[in-house]
Amino acid sequence: MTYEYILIQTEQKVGLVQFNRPRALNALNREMVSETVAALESFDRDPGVGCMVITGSERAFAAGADIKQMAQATPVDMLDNPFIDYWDRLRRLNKPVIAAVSGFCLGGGCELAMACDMIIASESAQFGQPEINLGVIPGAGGTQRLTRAVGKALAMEMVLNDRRLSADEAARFGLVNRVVPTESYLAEAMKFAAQIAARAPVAIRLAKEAINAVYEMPLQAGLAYERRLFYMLFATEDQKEGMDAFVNKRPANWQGK
Ligand code: DAK
Repeated sequence: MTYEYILIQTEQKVGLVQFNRPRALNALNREMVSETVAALESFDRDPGVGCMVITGSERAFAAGADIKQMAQATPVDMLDNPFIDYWDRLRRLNKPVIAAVSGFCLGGGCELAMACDMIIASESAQFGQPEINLGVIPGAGGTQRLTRAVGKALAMEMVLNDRRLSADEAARFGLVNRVVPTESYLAEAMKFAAQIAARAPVAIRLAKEAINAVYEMPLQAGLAYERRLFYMLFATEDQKEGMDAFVNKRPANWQGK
């Protein structure tokens, strides 16, 4: 498969998608988002991939959805816009997805990063939901995921008054996992992803599923759900292998079975 707006590669069981619209600061046009989701789905099906990374450039992860593409849209155009379906498909990926963010991470770009499972930020990353400047509000999860991540007070400021977060602030408020030097942010994210990709694949998949279920379920239902997934792992060869390896003081050899 060849792509026009993204670059892809696989390294140490990590599938990498890199946005490639640098002159438009990786503004997310429909085609780029569609290609991104198709590439991630293909990595998700590939047994040689255990974790995925999405990134942009050092200057911009993504400066939002493509304003030029939607400037003249009617409500029905927006309703028909497949943009939001892509986000739902992202949510259905089984393997973990890490956003490696540098520079501008705004609007739909911030919403995309928040739809990933983890975020590694470069020191120069800047997070924001500036849609209010365009006379609209976030439409791909910004009011919901941001509020869950940073709390109501700060989310209100960010969405109502275009308050931007520096990388350090984003780490302090729990939006990102960690901040790393700008010159090595992608290498750091790839290294982190490779560590996850080297772990027991079925357990990784169910761990991601259980944590994401927190947003969908009351506590008792979540605890019961977690327990069922936990019991299910005792049907895997990897559980026998992992525990045998521990008992016999040797490294485990995961098969994803
Ligand atoms: N869209 C299109 N082009 C963009 C863009 C964007 N979001 N952001 C930047 N560009 C383009 C600029 O137009 C410029 O192109 P040329 O004029 O050179 O052709 C080029 O990138 C460089 O940008 P600047 O010249 O502006 O660069 P600066 O360094 O001066 O400023 C900036 C960088 C990131 C501060 C600035 O470009 C900026 O404010 N950009 C817009 C940020 C923004 O408002 N983002 C939110 C977009 S709205 C949906 C759900 C959600 C959404 C859509 C649909 N559905 C449910 C269907 C999401 C909406 C959004 O994200």
